[in-house]
Amino acid sequence: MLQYVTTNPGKLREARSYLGEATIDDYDYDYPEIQAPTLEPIAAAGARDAYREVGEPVIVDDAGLFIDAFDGFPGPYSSFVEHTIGVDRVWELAEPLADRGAAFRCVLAYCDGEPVDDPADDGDLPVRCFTGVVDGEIVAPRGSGGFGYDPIFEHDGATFAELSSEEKNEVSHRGRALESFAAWYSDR
Ligand code: ITT
Ligand code: NA
Repeated sequence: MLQYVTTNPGKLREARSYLGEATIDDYDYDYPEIQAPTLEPIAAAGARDAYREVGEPVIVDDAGLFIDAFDGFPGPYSSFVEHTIGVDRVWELAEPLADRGAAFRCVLAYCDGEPVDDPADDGDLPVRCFTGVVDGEIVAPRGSGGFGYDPIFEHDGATFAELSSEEKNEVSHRGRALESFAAWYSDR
């Protein structure tokens, strides 16, 4: 069974809803996060660390909210910002902006310890990354579903907090990353 390594129950709920209960297990481990301006190296380093900890195939899910007018901030710092100033104050910072465009990004990093045939391989544990992106707008908080920044992220007229997990997965960054992971995983 695949171990979905996260401390975030919202991520796990969406992954289970997409991949099915039988595909993934919950592995609650807070892998150390490196700092980087993009999500891919953070997820990849996390997947290597998680694989060393778990010893079974793992998926690590690194995600963030990238606000256009803030040059992508909070981006890789989304967790820190949520736990310091909080989602309502991110809305207050965005409210005066003329352009409130933003994107959610999600990178799923998979590691099973198997070597891959890659001449550029540096000898470290190989990791495969699957990315999903969705565009939207920062709005005043609405809705009580989802988690994290969902109440202030609107896409196609609804905030992600107004959608069920299934509805969110159909359009979300995580749903798209899960889709490309599932396609690769099923015919690998
Ligand atoms: P991990 O244990 O998986 O690392 P985490 O919550 O710390 O859990 P991240 O490091 O990826 O996750 O931080 C991402 C931040 O963005 C965090 O504040 C989440 O609440 C938020 N976030 C991630 N995906 C989201 C989504 O689909 N909708 C709303 N907020 C999201
Ligand atoms: Na984290």
